[in-house]
Amino acid sequence: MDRSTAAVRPHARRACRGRQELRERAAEVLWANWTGTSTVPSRALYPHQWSWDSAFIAIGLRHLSPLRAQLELETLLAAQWGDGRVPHIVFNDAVPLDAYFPSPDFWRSTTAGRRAGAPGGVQTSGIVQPPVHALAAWLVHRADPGLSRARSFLARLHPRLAAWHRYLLHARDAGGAGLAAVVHPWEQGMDNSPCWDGPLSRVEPAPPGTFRRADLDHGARDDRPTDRDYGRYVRLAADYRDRRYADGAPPAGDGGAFRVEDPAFNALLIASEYALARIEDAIEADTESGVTDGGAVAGPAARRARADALTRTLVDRLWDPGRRLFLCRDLSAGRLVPERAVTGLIPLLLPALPPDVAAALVRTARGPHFGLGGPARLVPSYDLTGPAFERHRYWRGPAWFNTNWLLAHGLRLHGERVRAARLREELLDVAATSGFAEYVDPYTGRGRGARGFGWTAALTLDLLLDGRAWARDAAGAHGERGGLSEGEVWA
Ligand code: 9WN
Repeated sequence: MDRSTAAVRPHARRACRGRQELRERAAEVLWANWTGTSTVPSRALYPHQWSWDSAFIAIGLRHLSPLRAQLELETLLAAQWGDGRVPHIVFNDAVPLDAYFPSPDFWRSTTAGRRAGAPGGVQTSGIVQPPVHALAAWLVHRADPGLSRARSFLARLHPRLAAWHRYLLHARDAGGAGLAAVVHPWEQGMDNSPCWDGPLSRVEPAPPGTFRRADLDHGARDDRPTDRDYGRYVRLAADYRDRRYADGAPPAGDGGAFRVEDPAFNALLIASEYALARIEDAIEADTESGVTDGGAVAGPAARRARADALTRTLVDRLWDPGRRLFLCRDLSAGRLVPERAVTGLIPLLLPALPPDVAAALVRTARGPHFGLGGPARLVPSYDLTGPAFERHRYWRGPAWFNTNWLLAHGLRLHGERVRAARLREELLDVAATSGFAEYVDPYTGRGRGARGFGWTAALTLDLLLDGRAWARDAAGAHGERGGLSEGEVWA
């Protein structure tokens, strides 16, 4: 439990009585976590800016302050490296070094990252997180297009977002098929998912005495990754740093052993490609001239075609028709990882998914492994029946708000609007009773980890305040059964 956060903001732990109170409490969390230029996921456990957290947070913040939501993304993207990568942490130099591990002196971005173009004026990590940013930028723009235009928000962000996607689709195409690979479990964001157990088993852990875990000052040991896993995270990150964050052919030995094509990471990249195409449409409409991304993609139509093609590649490379789920591909071992985890459901977000694949995914979500609409209140991070399932240990079972928010949108896209609306109701109820917990027991919805957690509060606000869209669904305004278009889902 995040004891210090609870002590500072007792309101975050009280159950909310109505939707109005829920909205006020969620806003209080976001204001309390705001630093002046960005938002921390949690004051105690995660006191810096995290990449995919900021994207989700901006999506909620846009309902409170479109300006702050723009700043959130601008701050993150100002720390982008010259090679296009967006670092997974942007450090706040006012926070003591020992407040979070690995701290800036571990990553050494300004020296070890110099060759890859790390910025000089800010300290960052050297790995990445899922690319939710173009999607967030589009939604933030939509919240106040006038302000966005007046500040040239999209035009300023576009080159950075395009370079980010280029980095992932080229420098990170370790498998050579067109998908992006992650080189560390923290990059995919679901740190200790059982999907990583196989790939990580080849990595020799850094000895326990060589680092000090700061997370255990705030989190319950049984809820957090094990020391052995932590040792492996440290080893992989240190080896990458010692290679000066160079991508490309992996070296012999442990350091290059972890290279995985992940379904959620790539689905979010594809969803962000569609959002980037919308951003390009909007810039073209404003400037009455064409937009390119510096040579690789010639405008929004080509970008959409590439997103459709990437969806086909995702199905070819990662779809398992037997399990009716997308799986991770362990590139070093040359095979799919036979674990069922929520990452495999996230491609439901994709508009060009073949209808039979989308229907099979919905069946899997509703079945015994994920329990949607059945025994689970929220979709768990890992197979309820799986051998590695632990209902309280981080990404090995607990349910998370961001993944459930993504699934709710995927359900809407593929015509499952009633199920999506029910999932939304559960999310709001669980957010209210858990004090905006970082993650929850998937069966009971009881909160675990930090309270007053940034993306939980932000996505709660989004579900509450994006009310018109859900109300249209409830009224059947889109026809009895049909799915929504990508543009309607992200309106
Ligand atoms: C490592 C900040 C981040 C999230 C991740 C979550 C956790 C960090 C950690 O916290 O990871 O990046 O120290 O455990 O797994 O998804 O972005 O909230």
